[in-house]
Amino acid sequence: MARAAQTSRMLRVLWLFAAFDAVLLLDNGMLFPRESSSRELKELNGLWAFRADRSPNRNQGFEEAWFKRRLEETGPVIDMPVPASYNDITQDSTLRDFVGWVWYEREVVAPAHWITDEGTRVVLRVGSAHYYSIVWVNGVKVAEHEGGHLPFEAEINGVLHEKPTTPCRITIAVNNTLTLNTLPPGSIQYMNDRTMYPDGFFVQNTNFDFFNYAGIHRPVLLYTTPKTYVDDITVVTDFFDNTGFVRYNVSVQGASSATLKVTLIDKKGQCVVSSNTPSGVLKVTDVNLWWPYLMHENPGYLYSMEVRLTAVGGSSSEDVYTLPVGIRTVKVTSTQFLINNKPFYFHGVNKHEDSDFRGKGLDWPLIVKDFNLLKWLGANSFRTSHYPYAEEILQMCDRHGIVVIDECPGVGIKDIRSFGNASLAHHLTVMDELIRRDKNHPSVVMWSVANEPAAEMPPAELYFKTLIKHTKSLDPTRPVTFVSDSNYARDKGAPFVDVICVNSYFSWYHDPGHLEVISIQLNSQFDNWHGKYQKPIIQSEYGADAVPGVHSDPPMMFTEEYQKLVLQIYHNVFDQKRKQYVVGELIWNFADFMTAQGITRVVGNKKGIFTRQRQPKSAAFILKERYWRLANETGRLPLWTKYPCSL
Ligand code: GCB
Repeated sequence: MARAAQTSRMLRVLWLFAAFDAVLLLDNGMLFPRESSSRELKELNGLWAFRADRSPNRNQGFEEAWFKRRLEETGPVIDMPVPASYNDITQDSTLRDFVGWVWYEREVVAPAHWITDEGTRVVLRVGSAHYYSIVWVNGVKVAEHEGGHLPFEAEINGVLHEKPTTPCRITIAVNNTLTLNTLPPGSIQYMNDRTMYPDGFFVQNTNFDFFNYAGIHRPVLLYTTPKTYVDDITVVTDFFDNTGFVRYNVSVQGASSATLKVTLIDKKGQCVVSSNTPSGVLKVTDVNLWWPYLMHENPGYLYSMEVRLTAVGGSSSEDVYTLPVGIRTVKVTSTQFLINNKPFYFHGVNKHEDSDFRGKGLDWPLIVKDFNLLKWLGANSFRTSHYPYAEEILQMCDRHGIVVIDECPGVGIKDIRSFGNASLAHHLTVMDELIRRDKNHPSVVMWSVANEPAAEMPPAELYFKTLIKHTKSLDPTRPVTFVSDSNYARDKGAPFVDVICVNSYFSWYHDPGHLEVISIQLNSQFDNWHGKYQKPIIQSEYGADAVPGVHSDPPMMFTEEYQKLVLQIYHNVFDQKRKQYVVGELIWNFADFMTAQGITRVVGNKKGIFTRQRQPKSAAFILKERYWRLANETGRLPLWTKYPCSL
């Protein structure tokens, strides 16, 4: 018996080592900027000067090199808050619907020692800007990045002014144009019939159902590190009995040799275990595992991994970086999703980064409000539909034990030309960047590579096979999914995923008004998918629009009563199937959100169970009751949450 246990433990450690052979294909790390005894940070949030390039070819800014002087010298500028989408800030509909380059600028005075101290590295980081960005500092280009939802950064020592009192001018040009090869894809259509459209009229077409908000959406900041610094850290965790294992790898830049001390510290500030090698396995006795919210009395337990690096040689500089670490495992069988070897049932939501005025801009009051609502609801999980969310949000998930399906921006891939090599190459790069950023979050339990692509098209099979294989090679420790619509027969991506995620809108987009078809169609959906693939299934979207305050009995579409009934009928089927292989249900959507204007949308998508202002519709109470009941059945409620807070 003892020997068997020992062998099993050995195998686990070997597995941890094997998992680490996966190498990210990007040159450098993308650690979240944190202050420490060796690192300083200066946020550049607030008001920036802003100017949209309204020239017919949107190229005036480049032709006149607006980055070479102060933006206000090039023409009229307005105040623009950062972070925020620019679309809803003014009263100008042409700015709301603007497509093309917009220019942001602000000046900053860096602390003198950042410039004079030879040993300091100064980095400019943009949390995200949608979609394509070019960055100049004092007129010199320092960065260019494609993709609207992931961070990018540049070392800027070489372009800072030598005189510390001279402000440093940062110019960022951002373009929201989507093409067939961007993620998400889109296309520009010129309307050339002059009897119908004015000169130069064009539209941006997309195949996704949310407003293409644009601008600088997440914090911009400057931070410092010593010249020899911790560039990246990767952790993979496991446990056996009471012992946790943290396999780590630290990559260092700026010196060929350095000494390292890695210390794991518990919540009380006690050192649990330490090591002085750049990679290895830390053994944690009496481990506190990371558990999801409502599955354990102490969810979201995080250790701190302090990495202390000292450059060998002349300079005595030290770099210190502290990474939160949650110890947990994720596994999938043909019928179950296991966290720490216990069956986990996703009772959660799909979200959007979306709110009044800010659009997709990061906003702390909104983030905290949303987490309070998730907890009120008894939700234990969400999917980052349909793009990676801010790191600040994932950190909240880590701390509160909210489980995340982390989705890349592969949404609306409907045109066959978006399955070509250029699109695939970009999609692979986005997965590289996403996993580089999010690999250490214990809350992230699965990667989603796409939402409802045209998976029936002939090139889809090879496209998704390559994409999913690549994702698994980057991170063999997490399952991968791909979110399908309910038509199992035409799906070419499903054979390669670990968990089937299915969206369906019975009695809404099909058989509108016929609630009586839901049970039979939903049962068939589950039987078909599981029969064909024998994999666990998550109902990754279901729901109905409800315009708040609109009522009818008998229920009619768009009323709060209809939304409630749709949910209840779906729930009855989930209750049968969750005894078999359904491992989760995620409502579409947490809150109402903005979309492009169109005849099926009433100032946005109204499938939220909360309004866009985060007030509950009737359906929210149905879901709250259900989620707390599910938590009582499937989890172990923390003592302080035994009773929902509204009682
Ligand atoms: C879907 C999409 C989601 C839409 C939703 C709807 O299948 O994945 O982006 O917003 O349906 O409400 O139509």
